[in-house]
Amino acid sequence: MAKLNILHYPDARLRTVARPIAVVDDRIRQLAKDMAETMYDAPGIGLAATQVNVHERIIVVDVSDDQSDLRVLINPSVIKLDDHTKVYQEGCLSVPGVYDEVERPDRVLVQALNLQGEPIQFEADGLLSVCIQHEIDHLDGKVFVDYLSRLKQGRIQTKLQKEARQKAVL
Ligand code: QAP
Ligand code: CO
Repeated sequence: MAKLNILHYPDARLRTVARPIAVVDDRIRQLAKDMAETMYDAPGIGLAATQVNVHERIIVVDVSDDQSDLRVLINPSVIKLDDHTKVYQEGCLSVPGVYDEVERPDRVLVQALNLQGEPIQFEADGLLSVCIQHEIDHLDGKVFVDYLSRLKQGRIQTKLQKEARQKAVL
């Protein structure tokens, strides 16, 4: 078991587009374990491999209150099921202390591979849907801050760069 180091916005490595996983083997299963441990330790409800500087298409998500609903999704994708959208207050382990509203499709069909390398699909809405879409964005090099105004993006960059500097002198 290993806790992984999380990259913080505006780190350029968060812009890397992750490559698909060709074979789901023990290396991927160990990565999933370490990502879940890192997410639970934070604590958070979702983490993409991009955030721990591994540029392969795998995410972990658990939106339950009691860490009872871990989902590991490999090569995940979503298809929106209707035009209904929802606005959620999003946060991100790579953007600590920042929360803001993002609008996304509500009901989506999620397709992925599981830890056995088998195709799975399920419908998601509400927080689960938002969280999966947010994590897939990371695999494409996108951060939720990208949906906010340029003014807000600048303020967030300044705040996090200042915090990083403070940490460096401690
Ligand atoms: C993505 O984010 C998400 O700022 C997962 O100081 C979040 O787990 C999708 C966290 C909300 C939809 C809605 C954030 C922890 C955790 C922080 C997270 C922080 C500590 C964020
Ligand atoms: Co995030």
